[in-house]
Formats: sequence, C-alpha cells, structure tokens
Amino acid sequence: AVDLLTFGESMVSLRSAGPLSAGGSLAMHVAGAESNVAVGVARLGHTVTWAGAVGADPHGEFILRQLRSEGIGTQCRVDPSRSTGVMFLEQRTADVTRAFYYRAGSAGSTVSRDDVDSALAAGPRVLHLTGITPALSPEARKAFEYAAERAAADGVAVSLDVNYRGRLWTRDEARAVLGPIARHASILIASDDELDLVASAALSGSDSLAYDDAETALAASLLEQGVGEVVVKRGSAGAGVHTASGRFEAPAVAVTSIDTVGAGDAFTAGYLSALLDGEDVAGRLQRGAVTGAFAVSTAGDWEGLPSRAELAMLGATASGTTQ
Ligand code: KDG
Repeated sequence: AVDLLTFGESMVSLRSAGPLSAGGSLAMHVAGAESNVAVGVARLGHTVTWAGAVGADPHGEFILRQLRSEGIGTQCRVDPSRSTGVMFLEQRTADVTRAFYYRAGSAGSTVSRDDVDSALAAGPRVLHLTGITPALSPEARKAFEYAAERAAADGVAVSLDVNYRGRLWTRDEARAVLGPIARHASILIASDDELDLVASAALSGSDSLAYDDAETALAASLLEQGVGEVVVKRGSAGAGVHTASGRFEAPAVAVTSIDTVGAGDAFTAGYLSALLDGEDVAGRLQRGAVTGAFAVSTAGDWEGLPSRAELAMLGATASGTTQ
C-alpha cells in the first residue's frame, strides 16, 4: 500500500524572468498541481505514487526523471501519438505572473479510467484529486469522476482541491462537474473564492441566520453532504478548517514572498502529510502553513519544498508542532 496516490497532468513549464514578448531565456521545470503535491508529500517522508500520461518525447522523459528522483513512484502511460503538455509562466511584473497553456490534446489530457484502475489497485491511504483534471478532456473528466466514486466506495480517503483554472473552463462549467463530486471528498480544499463552485448554501432564511458568514454556510452544506473537513486557503491571511466539531483557523507563517505559484499545492502537501501522520486539525493546518511558506519564499512551484528535518527552519518541529 502507498500513503498517497494522485493523478493528473504534469507539464513542462517554461519560466521567463521578464515579459515574454521581449524574449530572452526560459528555464524548464516540471509543473502540475498534482505532481507538486506529490513532491511535497514525498519530501516529508511518505510513500507517494503519481499516475498520468506523457508523450514519447524528451519533455515526458524529463518529467518522469524529475518525479522519480524525488522518490515518487510513477504509473505513467507513454502515448507516442501525442505530445507532453507545455505551459509558459511569464514573470510579467514583480507581482504578476501569467500562465499560457499549450496543452490542448496533450498526452496528459487523455488520462483515462483504465489509468485510474491500475493506479488504485495499489490501495492508497489517500487519493488526492484536483479540479484541474476534469477540465482537460471528456475522458479525463470521466477518469476523475470514476476515481472519486470508486475510492470513496472502497473506503479510501479522498482529498479534492478545487483548483479552479479560468483558462480551462468557466465557473459554471466547473460548478456543474465539481458540485456533484464534492460529496465523495473526505477532505475538501478550496481557496476562499472557490467554495461556491462545490457548494451552494440553499438554506432557508432562518437557517442562513444561524451562520455568521457565507463561508460557514457553504462549508456547512458540504459537511451535511458527508464531507469530513472543509479546508479554506486564504493565502497570506492563513487557512481555516470547518469540521463537524467546529471551525479552526491558523495564520500564515510570515515570510518574504518571492513566488506564489504552487503555494496552494504546498499547503495541501503539508496538510495531507500531517493527516497521514495522525495529527489533529490544528497540527494539519500548522504544517500546511509552514509548507506554504516554504513555497512562497523560494523560487519554483515545488523546488523549495522542505524535507521533514527542514520544517524547523520556518518555525515547526519535525513532528509539526510550533517551537
Ligand atoms: O498549482 C500550480 C499549478 O498551476 C501549476 O503547476 C500548473 O497544474 C498546473 C495548472 O494546470 O495550472
């Protein structure tokens, strides 16, 4: 058995140091929300498998080499008829990074039910999914829905990060797909502006008064559907968790932010690592805050993520409690 299984599309990302329209050098990295989480969880000492598909090209080989060098097990289909997806990440200003995708019809977008079946056979403790996968193709959407349903039926904890990508689909399209799947999640993770994509607070007037804000009402409707914990990421304002036993909040760790890409994935990796360790909600939030802080204060989606011993560098002991 493996601690964490995740599947989705990993791409080559070409990062610029300035405006793309001015040209210049590009640095090649591995990108992909699921593989970012895989790296984060593996560095903290858990066993991780990433499943997906790449083209029969050097780009795909690069992705697999990088993931394997992180100690991640790969269950990857190599598709000779398609290319590995590519994205450009443009540092347009010090504060604005823009993504441009060249991934339509990529090998990674064809991830299928068969791919999921063979990956789930390993019997993971946690299956981590993101709302990016169902936006990639009808096939990927079926794979995503099947994975969530089958894992939940098999008693595997399903973690779902909404991860809305406006360059892939509209909010209404996302809502139609993610809403019905959210109830299979044991752990539902969203940014504060994504909760309405998976929940609707169709509460009667008097019920809605029982909640102090819209977020609590949306989270309550998810908990009612059987979601175990609703984790809300607020960037530099920290994160919160809604559970049946109440609401917990944790501040972000104060660091110098140089690159926020991948910060949400890093938070998720820390949160899931602490969950795998049996930490309580406060411990999970705290480790997520620390891994998120590593991501924003280092360059790259995942390159700066900590090993277990390094957690202490930003104020957490190896077991995840504050010093
Ligand atoms: O979460 C960081 C991701 O945005 C990046 O790695 C690429 O998965 C990605 C996507 O689809 O945007």
